[in-house]
Amino acid sequence: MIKKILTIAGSDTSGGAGIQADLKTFQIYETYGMSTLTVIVAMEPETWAHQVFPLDIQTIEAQLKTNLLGIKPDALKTGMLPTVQIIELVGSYLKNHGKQIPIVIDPVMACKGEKPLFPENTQAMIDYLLPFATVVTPNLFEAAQLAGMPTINTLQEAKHAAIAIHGLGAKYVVIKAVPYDDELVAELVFDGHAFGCFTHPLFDNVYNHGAGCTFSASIAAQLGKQKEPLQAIADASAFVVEAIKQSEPLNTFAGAIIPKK
Ligand code: PXL
Repeated sequence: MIKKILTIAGSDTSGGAGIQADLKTFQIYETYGMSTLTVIVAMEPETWAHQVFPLDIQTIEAQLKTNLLGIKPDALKTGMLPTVQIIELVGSYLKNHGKQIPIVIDPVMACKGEKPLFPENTQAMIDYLLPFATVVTPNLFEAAQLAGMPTINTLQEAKHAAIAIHGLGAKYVVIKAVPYDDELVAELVFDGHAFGCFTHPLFDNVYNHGAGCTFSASIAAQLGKQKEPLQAIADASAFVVEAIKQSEPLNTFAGAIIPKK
């Protein structure tokens, strides 16, 4: 039977990130995608300023029931969860109905180029989501926030953050795009015992909108297909690097990655 993968995340109206990226990725990995929508993000056409419209809690809970009680997914991921109340609700469903399946937590804190959406959400993610994470996939900013560090600028600092975040309950911590050397960045993985680095060149002048969502969706799809976490993380890293190489502009403000298998 085809594996069923759930995303609990927001709609990126522009199509590059959020559930749009997740569902496209699930399809590419030949899995069956489902969604619980938490928020709609729209962009002002003249400025591309992001407008964030959380859905009401009953609407979100009804979808969680459909997906987690009505159909049991083989794996799930979370993306943008815009309020403490929504994080708490999703956490309670992960606790009660997510125990048997791999859970990927993408701790989305901001849209690219925007300031952190809601700082109070960090503690809620720590309290209600990280204890249930099979894999957590912060970028440098999110990792620093979760680890309680001002910033992360080096591989060594990222390792400290990974240890701290592992201590919050996530089985595998993957910090994305950590500076590695003069030419390379790395996805830094920590499983509580050892560190691993999946390195690749840093792409400066290309669009990478959607890279984070696609990365965590790729891991969720593969874990749903019973891939080993380290192999899934390595494949997801290469998959996103390829998608960034294929990225295309959408308008004068934004461009999106184009994932393919
Ligand atoms: O890339 C982070 C992200 C996640 N989820 C949604 C978004 C964005 C960025 O725009 O809109 C819904």
